[in-house]
Amino acid sequence: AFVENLLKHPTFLNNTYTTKFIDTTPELFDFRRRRDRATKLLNYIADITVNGHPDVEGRPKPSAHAKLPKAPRQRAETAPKGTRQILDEHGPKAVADWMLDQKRLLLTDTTMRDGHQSLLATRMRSADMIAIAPTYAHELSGLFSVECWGGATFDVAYRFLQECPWQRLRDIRERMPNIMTQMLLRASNGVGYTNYPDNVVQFFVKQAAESGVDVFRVFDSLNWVENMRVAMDAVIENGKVCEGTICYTGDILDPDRAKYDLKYYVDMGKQLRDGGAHVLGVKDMAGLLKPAGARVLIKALKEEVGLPIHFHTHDTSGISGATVLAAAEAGVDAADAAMDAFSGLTAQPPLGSIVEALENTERATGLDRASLRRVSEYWEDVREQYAAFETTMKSGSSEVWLHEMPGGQFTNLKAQARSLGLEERWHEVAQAYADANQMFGDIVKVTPSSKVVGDMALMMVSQGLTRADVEDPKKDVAFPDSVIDMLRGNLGQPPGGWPKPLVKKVLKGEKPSTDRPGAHLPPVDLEATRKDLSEQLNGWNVDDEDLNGYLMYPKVFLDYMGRHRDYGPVRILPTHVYFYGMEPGEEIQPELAQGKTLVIRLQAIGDTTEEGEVRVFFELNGQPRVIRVPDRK
Ligand code: BTN
Ligand code: 3PY
Ligand code: ZN
Repeated sequence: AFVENLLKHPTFLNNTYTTKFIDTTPELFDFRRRRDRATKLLNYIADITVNGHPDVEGRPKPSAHAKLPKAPRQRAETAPKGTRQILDEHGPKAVADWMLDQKRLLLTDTTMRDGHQSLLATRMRSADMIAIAPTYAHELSGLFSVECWGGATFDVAYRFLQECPWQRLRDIRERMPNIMTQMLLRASNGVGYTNYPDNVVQFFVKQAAESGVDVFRVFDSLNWVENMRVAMDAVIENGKVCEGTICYTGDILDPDRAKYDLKYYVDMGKQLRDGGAHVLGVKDMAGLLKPAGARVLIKALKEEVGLPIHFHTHDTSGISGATVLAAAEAGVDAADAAMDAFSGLTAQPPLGSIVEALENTERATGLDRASLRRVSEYWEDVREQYAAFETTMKSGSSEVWLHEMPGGQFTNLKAQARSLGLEERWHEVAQAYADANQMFGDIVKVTPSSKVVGDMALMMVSQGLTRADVEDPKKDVAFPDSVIDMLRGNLGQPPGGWPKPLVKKVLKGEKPSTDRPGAHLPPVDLEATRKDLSEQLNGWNVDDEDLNGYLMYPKVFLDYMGRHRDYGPVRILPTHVYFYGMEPGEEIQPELAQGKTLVIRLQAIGDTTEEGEVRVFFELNGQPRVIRVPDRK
């Protein structure tokens, strides 16, 4: 029956038979196909059970008493209307007008993107998000948006979690149809670390809009509005909310940091408004804005730009909650926060506590506190499953005002420092990061410019170089590739340009480019690329989501496809099984598709044979199955 169904299926007749087709075409889920996919999953589970997952090797495990995350039961009735309906029925301008009309502080929950990006190295798996999405729809329909896509989540999904980021987006969207989804888009850098050709950026935005993103927070890593227009125009053209975003750095109240003063931010806000932004984002990626600064900045932007303002910060210092409350007093329209269990430290301030702090004031949020606690309890159990990815930061720290590292980079750079043997010299790295920033002329530091400053800082500490050494024209220095690339102009221009003597030294006389990087990049031939990719994948059909994945991250995407062929849809496995495999006697019931559940029971693990293989004994839907895996331990 399987073969017959398959041969008759129109998609197959068109020769568009892909891994995703098998995964998403329920009428084909007959016995044999299911068994193939189940076998792949058994291979994966057996391999991880015997050999372990490389990503968690040597790292702390979830507590033996940890409760498995379980979302509250879903209600039967349809969810109340929310911001998504305003967008769908009336368009993005109506969303902006509606924001300006609200008395309450609107809130975005960042748990599914920045929360885990900043606390758990971006490792949260789709299954843990999808399970709670219906609860958001029913109980938290008063949220402004749920940030659940973009930033680092895109490549980490393919690269480390072996899952398709597009499918994650569609799955969340389907289960949460009434709250706007939100993504972080690095303008011309897409969701990558380098400038992409204009038509690649446009193609990506179109696909993100189609697959389910409603609000696009668009920023440029040097605050260069010129370099944001292609992405902003694409968002507007696709009828979605364009949140043109200012990245905040320095200290507007400090006369010694005059480069980034109030006028600078107000001018940029006006440029973004004139560029068509519906909402003005203020992205304080390092958590540097202080309460007194927020009062001045938000008031001025409200008065002089006129757009609704959406404020984002990080709690690295430990006092960002005070800044959010000050911004609320100054009239900010919306703010970001993370569910309590995913808040604090390098992530956002706690959403539940902001809600409590505003109760019985003019800006009370109207969100249900019992619902927030229930959802946060779920996230608490989820977080325990990712114990392997917890970092060493234990407290808030004022050192953030020395180094100015973005929350999303902090723990990453610390891990990089550790791998270079510089862990005990972390405070030197922080100082070198500050020195490198000044050397580059005091720039905005956010992906990807923050990575360049981080590379420079690590090099300075590991080679014992001071800023004076690096700048000395007579001293030979081998600069990191990312530094050379940035000073060539390939990330764009900071306000005032790059420091000339440094450019001269780094580029050894080569002439840097000063216009928009995308102006020099020839468009990619999308159809030729699709054809080439299809050939690399043995003639399989490549849809627009796959093509976009490949265009952003060619190698990462191909590796993902290769593993998908071998291991199947591992995204449906529970998180503890994905990372740790199964225990003898354990049973799981992953869902291949709605209503198509596999019953997988691990019976026993055999000894290693002379050929170096281990036999793993399963029961699949009640039938015995033996899987052999090489013992690589
Ligand atoms: C990675 O590539 O870093 C993570 C993806 C998982 C790779 C799978 S895990 C099971 C099998 N064993 C390995 O060592 N690699 C693959
Ligand atoms: C990202 O670009 O991923 C960020 O979170 C920047 O703050
Ligand atoms: Zn952030």
